[in-house]
Formats: sequence, structure tokens, C-alpha cells
Amino acid sequence: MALKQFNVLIKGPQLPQRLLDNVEAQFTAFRLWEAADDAAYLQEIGPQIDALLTSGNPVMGASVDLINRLPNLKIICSNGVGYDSIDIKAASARGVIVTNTPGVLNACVADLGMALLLDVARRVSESDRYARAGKWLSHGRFPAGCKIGGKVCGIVGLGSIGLDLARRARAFDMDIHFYNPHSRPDVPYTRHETLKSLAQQADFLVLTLPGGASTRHLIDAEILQALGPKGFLINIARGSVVDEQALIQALESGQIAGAALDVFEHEPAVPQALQKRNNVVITPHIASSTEETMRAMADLVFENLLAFAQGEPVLTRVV
Ligand code: 8YV
Repeated sequence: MALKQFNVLIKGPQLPQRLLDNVEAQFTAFRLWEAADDAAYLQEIGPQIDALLTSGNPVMGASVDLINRLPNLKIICSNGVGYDSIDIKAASARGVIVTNTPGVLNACVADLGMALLLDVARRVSESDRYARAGKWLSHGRFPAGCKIGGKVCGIVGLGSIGLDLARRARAFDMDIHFYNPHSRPDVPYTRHETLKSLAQQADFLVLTLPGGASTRHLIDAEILQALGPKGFLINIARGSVVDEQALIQALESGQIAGAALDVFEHEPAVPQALQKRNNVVITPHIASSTEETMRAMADLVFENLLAFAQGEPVLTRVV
């Protein structure tokens, strides 16, 4: 098939410019987000669409409704490793291939996990605000933080991002414990049979597990209570994994020491109750956002799309 006859529907503008440019240069592209009326636009162009370009970000994804409006859809290419916002069941029932971007973002996501852990422990952002507000002059020395060396870093979900995080935490002299559905005889870290047991042992509970229905609200009031008043929660996974209301309550009652969060239940909305707390570090879902990693992800998405359009096997297939 000539590449210009391959029709790609682009879900939203929240994709790297490099990817949009490549796709629009090579294929015939349709911009869903520019349609005044999504339903009418899909009614008109839906049957021509061969491929859907989207991302793993919760505001993007691919719902069953969208998939159903694309009767000749053959492939969904997603910019991101997590695919919980894509209806995989609906796609595979129709034989639609789904690709994601594993591997290339692990290092940067793990870097941000460590940055958040260090920030909330050593109160970096909070002390920055303190100094800028002139409080160093008016109130004197900033209060002490928490040492991370020698502490237990409890990783929930020891996949490739969790392993990269573990290596970094080891370099800071932390003890690595983990909770993972399958045993990992290949790693020298301490495995816990239950999440509660990990939370009880951990000084820092770091979430690196996939999102989706099976992990929704895994971190609930009971787990937060187990983490305890000296424990910190770090989330670089998905907002859906944490019961955000339970987290707010745990923070307000001093049940846990603090939290550092890159992801939220209703992104891009961040609850005021979290924003106003000094013991909460907030980043707006930036874990994979470095120039280098975004380029690598964009290129992998494009290579998947190109391979498929040329009748070759895709590189990183989910289903
Ligand atoms: C986002 C991510 O997808 O890879 C993931 O699962 O959460 C991120 O990398 C990012 O917003 C790219 O759109």
C-alpha cells in the first residue's frame, strides 16, 4: 500500500511534535481534536481509518466507543508504556493490534521516582519555597528532613521500571524490598507476600506497577495506615492505583509522613487538599518527559506505524 493511502487518526495534540510531523508527512492524517463535533466527524471519516495514534496518558487512550466508530481500524499505536486507558479487550476482540513504547522510558521514569523520593524526604521543594518567601531571614534555619540512606525502599511492582528504580535506590544505600505478583528469584531484594507487609516495612513506598481495573485503589486506607507516620508514598505509576481521598485523609491526620506524586486520579486536576500541603510534592505527569526519552518514544511509535503500513511485523506489540 502506498503510504499516503494509509489513513491515521490522531486522537489529540498531546503528542510530541516530532511524531505529529512524521506521521503527517508520511501518511494521510486526520486530527480528531480539531473536529467541532467528534461524532459527526467520525461518522464521516471513521470508515477510512486504518490506524489510531494516541498515548497512554489517561486523557488520551482509546475507548471502546472510539474503537467501534472505526470499523476498518487495524492498529492502535500508543505513545507510552502504560496502556490502561486503551480498551485492550475491545481492540483484541476486533483483531486490532496495539503497540506501546516499553523500555525506552525506564531510565527517565526511574530518575523521576528517585527525584521525588529525595525531594519529599529532604524537603527540597518545600525549602525552595521557604527561601524564596524570605523565611530564611525571618524564621531562621529550615527544619530537618529525613535521611534516605539505610532506609527501606519498598517497590510495588518490580517490572523493568521498578528494577531501574531499585538500582538507583541501592546507589543511595537504601534497602530494597518489593511486592510483585510473581516471585523474582533473579533479584537479590526482599520479597513480601502481601502489600500490607511491604507497607509495614517500607519507609518509602514507591509505586511502579501498571494501572487499570486490576490495580485500582490498591493503595487504600489500610495500606496507608500500614505505611505509618514515618512513611512516604511515591507514585510514578498511575493515579488510579491510589485511593486519592484515602491519601488526603492519611496526610491530613498525620497517618503518613508525606507523598510525592507524578500522577493523579483525575488528571490534569490535582485536588486542592494535596496542593496546599507542604509535605506533598507534585509534578504534572512528567516522568518520561525528557527531550531524549520523548524523542525515543516518538520514534518507536512511528517505527511501529511504519512497519505495519509496510506489511512488516510491528516492534513492540501489546496484543
Ligand atoms: C505518558 C506514561 O504516556 O508511558 C506512560 O505510560 O504515563 C507517560 O509516558 C506520556 O504522557 C506520553 O504521552
